[in-house]
Amino acid sequence: MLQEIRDIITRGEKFLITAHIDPDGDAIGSAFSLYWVLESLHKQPCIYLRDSLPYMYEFLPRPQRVAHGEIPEDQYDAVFALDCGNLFRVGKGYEKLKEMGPVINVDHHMTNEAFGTINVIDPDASSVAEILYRLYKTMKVAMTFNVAINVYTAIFTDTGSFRYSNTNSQAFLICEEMTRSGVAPSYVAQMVHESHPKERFLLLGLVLATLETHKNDTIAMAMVTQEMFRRTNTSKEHTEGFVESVKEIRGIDVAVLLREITGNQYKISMRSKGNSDVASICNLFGGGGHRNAAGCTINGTIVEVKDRLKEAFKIE
Ligand SMILES: [Mn+2]
Repeated sequence: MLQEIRDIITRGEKFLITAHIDPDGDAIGSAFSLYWVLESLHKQPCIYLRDSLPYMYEFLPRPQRVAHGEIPEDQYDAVFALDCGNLFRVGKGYEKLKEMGPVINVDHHMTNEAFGTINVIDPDASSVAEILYRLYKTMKVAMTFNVAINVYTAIFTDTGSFRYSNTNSQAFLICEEMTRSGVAPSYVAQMVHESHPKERFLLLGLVLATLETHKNDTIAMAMVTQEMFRRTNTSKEHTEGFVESVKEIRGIDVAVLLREITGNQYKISMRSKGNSDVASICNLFGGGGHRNAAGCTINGTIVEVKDRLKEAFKIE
C-alpha cells in the first residue's frame, strides 16, 4: 500500500492534503510534514484545514499554501485525508473531494470506514504521523528539520506527551530519530504546554468550579458555557487540555467536558484511563474516536444533555 502511494507521489504533481475539523497536533503535524516532504520532491502540495490553527501550534514551520474555510477546488493527482475516521470529518463540502482526485485515506481510528481509493488504516499506530513516517522511509526522503518537528509534535501530542496507552515503542523510536534531525523536546513541550495566555487560566478556574463527580469519584464532569467565554474573553481553543486536567484526579476513570455551542447543543469530550471505552459511549450519540479519547455532539438543554450522559454511564 505504501509503495502504491509512493508511486502515485512519484508520478503526480499536484496534491491536496486535508485533515479533520478542529485540527489537533496529529492532524496539523501530519499534514505539515507531508507538505514539506512533497515540497522537497518539487511537487505542488496544498493543505486544506477547515479551521484555523490553535495558537499552540503556531510555532510549527508553516507551509505557504494552507487554505481554511473553503476547500480549494481543483483536480489533484491525489487527495490525502489524514486522521479522519470518516470523510465528513473534513467538514462542509467533503463530498466534492472524491471528484478532485483519488482519495488516500491515512488513519489510525479503529472506527475508520475505509472511504478512500487507497486506505492505510492502522489502529495500532500511535498517530497518523507514525504511519506517514513509514511512508517517508519507503520513499527514502530526508528527514529535514521541517519534517522532523512536525512528525515529533504530532506523535508528542497524540500520545498525550507519551502518557496514553497508544504510546508504543515506535513512537519513541521515531521521536528519537527526530531529535537527531534537530528537534529539541523541551522546546516542543514548552510551545505546546507552556505558552497559554493568562485568560485560559481564568476560564479554567470557572470550569473547575463546575466539577462534579459520580460513581464513587470515578466519573468526573465539568462544563464550559458561552457566558464563561464572554467573561474571560476566551474561545473554544482555550479549552484544549481541560478534559485532560480533570482526568488527573486520582481514581477518575472517565473525564467528561461539556461545552455549550448554543443553549440547545453541547459538544462533549471524553477521556478515560485504562480500560474504560469512551468511544463506545460517544458512538451512542453519533460521535466516535478512540477507546481513551472520544467526542460527540448532543442536542438539548444542559439538563437534558446531562441526563442523557448520566443514562449512558448508568449514573443513578
Ligand atoms: Mn490522530
